[in-house]
Amino acid sequence: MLYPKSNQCRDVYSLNGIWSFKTVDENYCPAEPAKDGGCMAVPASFNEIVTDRKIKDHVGKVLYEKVFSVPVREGMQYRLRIGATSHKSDVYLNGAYIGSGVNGYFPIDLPLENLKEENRLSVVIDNRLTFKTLPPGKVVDGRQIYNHDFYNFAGIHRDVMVYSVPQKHIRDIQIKTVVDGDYSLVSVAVDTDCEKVVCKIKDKENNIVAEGGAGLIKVPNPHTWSPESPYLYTLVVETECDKYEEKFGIRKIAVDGKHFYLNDKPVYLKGFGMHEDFFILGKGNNPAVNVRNFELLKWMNANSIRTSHYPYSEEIMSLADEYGILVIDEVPAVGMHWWGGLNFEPEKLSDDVKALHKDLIARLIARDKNHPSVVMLSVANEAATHEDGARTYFEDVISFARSVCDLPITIVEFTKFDDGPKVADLVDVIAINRYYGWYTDHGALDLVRGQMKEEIEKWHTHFNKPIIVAEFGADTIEGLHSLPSESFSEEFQEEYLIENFKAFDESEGCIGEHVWNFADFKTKPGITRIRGNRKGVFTKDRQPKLVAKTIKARWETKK
Ligand code: GCB
Repeated sequence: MLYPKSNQCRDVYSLNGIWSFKTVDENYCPAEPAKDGGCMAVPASFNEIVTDRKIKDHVGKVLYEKVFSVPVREGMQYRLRIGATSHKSDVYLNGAYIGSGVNGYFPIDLPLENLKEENRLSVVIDNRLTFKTLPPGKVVDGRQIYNHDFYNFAGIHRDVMVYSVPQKHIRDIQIKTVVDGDYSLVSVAVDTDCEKVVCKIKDKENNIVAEGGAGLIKVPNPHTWSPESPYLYTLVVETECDKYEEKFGIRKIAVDGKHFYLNDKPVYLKGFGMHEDFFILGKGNNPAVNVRNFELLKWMNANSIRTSHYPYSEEIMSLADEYGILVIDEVPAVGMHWWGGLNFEPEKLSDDVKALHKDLIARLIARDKNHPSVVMLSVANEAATHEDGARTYFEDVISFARSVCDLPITIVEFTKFDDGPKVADLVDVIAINRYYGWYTDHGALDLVRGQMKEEIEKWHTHFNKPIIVAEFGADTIEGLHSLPSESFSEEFQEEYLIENFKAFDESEGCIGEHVWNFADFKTKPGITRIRGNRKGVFTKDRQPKLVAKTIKARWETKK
């Protein structure tokens, strides 16, 4: 599935802007135009835009509706692309059902047939999380319960476009690269019914450096892609009636028992777990916020992020390619823990969820396969991997992932080594989230280094795999200072992170550190959350806390 782009053969029309919006009941069907809808911005979550608490906290269905017209050209097919709606949605054109979105973090791409001069697009979104969704959740007495630590924002979260393609068109392109001495072999697979396929590869200056048909194309003296030099080529695919340009990078990834390698050199991963979250927008995609985030990542000397805890927008993935930020791409398998008793049992995380989990991995790889920035797949965050049932579940999920994806695979572990992890031998890189001195032995800075070091070394020695600490952090209220430091102060966050850094520097097999979190973010209300999770190194409006410069200096030289 290709991202919609306009050129001489294709048109793209944005439907972003103001839509009509209202909450609707269970059996609502948009046969007739909605009356009494209010205004709603797209893309955005509705939760932080409305002023009525009942709507903000609404559990169930909402309707988004927009009337649009596009010039309909002879010989063209028209399609609808919605980057993501949270969560499941049913889409209607002029009152007739045309398809559904299955999950809150994936594009919906549907044919638009019988377009009229004026058309009514209706999107009915269900924001409920259940034991059949990912993330999982349950609704109790009309209240949404979920075990993940970010707010259940809902709405049309990513860009909406109507686009046209020629009847016979390029449906998909897959690019793979191999570096071999002084040339690179670029393998191009084109999914199309067109007869004639011509491929050209352009360098950064727009010079054509190689040409061929679909198949293998040899690029002499390739520039490799890396965080230091995120060099992007452009593949131009032309057929008798269609054209599509896709950027790509030439890079090689490998993992052994001790290291993660990019272009044959070991790389230490420095960066953050993040969230798509901003004031008023909620999880709405926003180019200004996206660019600010990448500017800050580069300013910090970060080289990587994890898309905790769900796939980020396609626009963010393209920026990661441009800026040279390595991405651990995570599926929305989060909150698979703490449901009381066992989690991996039939009435909870059952075969239905497993089938969805596999489907979402396949969708993620299909969406992100051409991004050079994507270097690892994370199959879950903090699942109950100490349970026997998790072994059976993840054996199946991970072996499926390997059948659709040739990236190294990781799982992000909450399970302590001493509790007997049941899944970690199945992955290539083990990621652990640890909050010594915060959630355990709160405030004991003197214990952090030793406890962290011991845990990393246990995992590494036992499994003989590289370890990345994917989360460590302390809630910090900007402007709160104390000498000597006390928890929640800016000084404490700095001292806390420094103790963790010492442990990483002393632990063999530690291949990276992702601070939790890049910026403060909204969560469900809770007694440990004052206006959200405050572990950000940046405030929610993307200004640095005291610790930012310390980390920036560390990452400038840390290899
Ligand atoms: C975790 C979770 C993350 C939370 C974080 C915290 O382990 O993976 O989603 O936000 O801890 O701050 O508690």
